[in-house]
Amino acid sequence: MQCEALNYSFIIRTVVGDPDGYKRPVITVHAANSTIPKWNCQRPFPAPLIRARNGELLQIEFKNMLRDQLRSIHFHGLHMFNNPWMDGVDMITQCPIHVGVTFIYEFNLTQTGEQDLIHEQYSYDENSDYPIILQEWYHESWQDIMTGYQSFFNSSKEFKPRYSWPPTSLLINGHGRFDCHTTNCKKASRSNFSEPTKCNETIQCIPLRESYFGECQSDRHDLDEFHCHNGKYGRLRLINAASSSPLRFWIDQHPLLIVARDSLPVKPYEKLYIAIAVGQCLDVIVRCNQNPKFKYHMFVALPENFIVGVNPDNWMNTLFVYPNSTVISPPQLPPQANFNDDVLFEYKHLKPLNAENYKSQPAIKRLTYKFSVIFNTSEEATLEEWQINDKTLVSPSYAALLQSIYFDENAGV
Ligand SMILES: [Cu+2]
Repeated sequence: MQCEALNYSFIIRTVVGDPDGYKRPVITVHAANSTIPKWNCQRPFPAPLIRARNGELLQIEFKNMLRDQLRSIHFHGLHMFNNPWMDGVDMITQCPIHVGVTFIYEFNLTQTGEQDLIHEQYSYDENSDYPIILQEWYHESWQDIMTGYQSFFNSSKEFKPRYSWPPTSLLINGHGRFDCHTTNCKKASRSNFSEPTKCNETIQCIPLRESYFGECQSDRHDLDEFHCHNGKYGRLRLINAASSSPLRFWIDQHPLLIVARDSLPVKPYEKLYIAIAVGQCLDVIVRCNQNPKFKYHMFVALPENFIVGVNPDNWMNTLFVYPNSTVISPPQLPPQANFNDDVLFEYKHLKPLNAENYKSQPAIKRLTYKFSVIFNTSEEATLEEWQINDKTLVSPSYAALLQSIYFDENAGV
């Protein structure tokens, strides 16, 4: 039995960051002590990596140093078996962490991506084992996006609430490239190689004023390089951290062998490019057997025709490199995207490696809830309404929902 806990201590705060070259406030999580590297101002996120083994007890402390926001931390993808209080969804499983307050999450790790079998078979290089976080990025604040989503139709003249919210740019591990010219309509142009997704989008031209925090700089960050050794394998743990869109990912001339989905091993399945659903995590093995003199493009892109809105920055790239590669290989395009094939492929084709290990436990008590989302178009209403058993869900005001139900069976109904 594991007795000693693995401790991490973090601070949540707002700083000025420029993930895509445009300066704006960003929320960062950084180490509160010096045992792990402190926050890197060049890359305020992703947050520091937490490393733990299956079964280990984790104590992760968060101090909320935001001035005006209450927060909680949700460990997405980790199932809090027998420990729902630690799921970190505010007003559902806990009260949010107040400004200046520290909260400790304590749980045993019950899922990991470690797969001895896969490791033995492909023996990927430890130095080519990368978590890669893909996400959309916005220049609007979360408050603005939520107002755009939740406001009433015609709350101002011809206003329509909207979902999905079109992103401003895409980020790979916290870095992207925003075309700063688009803050000025007259200069708007695309200079890089264009249309890798063959999308015929109109160039975005929103005459925004310059950022309040300083000048915009499209090439603020060099392209990241992910290393792979000739003849070996690399492992990429791809995470779609976007809020509203599946994302496509591919590496030129390097097929992707999917070996795990949300940290559970699956029967290996190869694809030239993959679409990852929101919140999903796919582990892929890449064989590094192409001409090692080249650096290859690694792409993330929005699926075609899915995000509505004018958006030139619907892709981002970095480089997949060999030890002595010097020349950047010309980018190649993956086959034409098919939305249904892309987004549904994981359900159709990814099967658990050891299905018998994942049989669900018999239910102690089975409850049936009808969950529905109503889409409105009327002038009086907001866009969406969420209902449980035909009733609009309203969180109890005096405690988190889980707590209310646990201590008072009549609450939250
Ligand atoms: Cu989650």
